[in-house]
Amino acid sequence: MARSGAVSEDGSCTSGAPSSSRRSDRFLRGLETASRITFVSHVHPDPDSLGSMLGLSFLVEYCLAKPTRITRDGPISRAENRAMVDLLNIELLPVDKISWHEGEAVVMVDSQPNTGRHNLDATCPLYAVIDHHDTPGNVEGVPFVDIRRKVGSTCALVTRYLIEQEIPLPKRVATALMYGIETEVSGYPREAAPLDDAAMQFLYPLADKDLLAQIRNARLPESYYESILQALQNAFVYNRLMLCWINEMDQAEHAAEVCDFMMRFEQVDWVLVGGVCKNRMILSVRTTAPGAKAGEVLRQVVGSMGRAGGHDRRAGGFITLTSTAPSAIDDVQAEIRRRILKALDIDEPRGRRLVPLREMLQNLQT
Ligand SMILES: [Mn+2]
Repeated sequence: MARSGAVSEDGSCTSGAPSSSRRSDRFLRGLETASRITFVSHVHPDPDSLGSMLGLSFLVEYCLAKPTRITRDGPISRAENRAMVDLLNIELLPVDKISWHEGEAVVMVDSQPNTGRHNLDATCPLYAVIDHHDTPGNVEGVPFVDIRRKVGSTCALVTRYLIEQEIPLPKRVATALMYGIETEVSGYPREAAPLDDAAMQFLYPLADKDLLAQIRNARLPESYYESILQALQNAFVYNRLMLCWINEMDQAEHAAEVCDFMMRFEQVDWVLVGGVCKNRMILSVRTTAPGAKAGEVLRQVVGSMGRAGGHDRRAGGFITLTSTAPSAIDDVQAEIRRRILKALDIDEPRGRRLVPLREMLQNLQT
């Protein structure tokens, strides 16, 4: 199997194999001698990760008749993602409980090694990395690499493999892939490529539309509304940027959910949400600004305080808190504020509250 080559102009990585060979052929060929294939993804796997793992595991089982395992790194808490796992019966093994045996192969999807987005054993037998993130990882020595940064979803890459192999797709797999792509490309501005649209067109007739609707409209826990309320109470506008603070979150994924909600505010084109979850401040960024690089901005803001990564429009990360005392959290918030105002060149150190304090108090009914 050829070693991975350089990232090409269209953002894809090409390996040294002959160009007549399709990616899916090369991917499968390298797994022919594997005893078992395990799929891994990033922490708190999202629908794109879950759909990609399910799609590839079906590909491998169908074409090579090998046993496969699908894993999860950390809990899945977002209501829609939990509904996806439950309704599609996706069996997930906690990645920290897994041990590797002789001859096994690991396939990483929707993320790259050494980006700090994993709790994966560094000695695992990594065979392949299939991803679309901007966040650069270290793929040196990985036999099969398919990274296409212009594509909106990893599920679209996986769907392409399945189309190439002309495999009859079960409804469950098609539904998972469809939902994975949908969640990645439904924001505005869209982060999608023709490959995403072609994959959706292929999957739509095969997917279970009722199940998709049920997943999309998953019921939400009380903690979701508590996080929204806290964010509204602690939302500050600095020119075209809004910062929202959540003092305590039950679930790390509430930061992203709140960020999606706040980003619709017509007066801003950048939103950063920081929410404390256990000993971490979870960060989420969204932007609609033309030419913006959310992933790079958040990496710059977080610096050595934590880890971050993402795409042009959306990014996520965390800072490990040395103390969760209110004064320590204030300090971290102040540092984030200083850094993002600088990164976005906003000369307005004093923000205004989205909802004035007086109004908040007046509206409280006892
Ligand atoms: Mn993705």
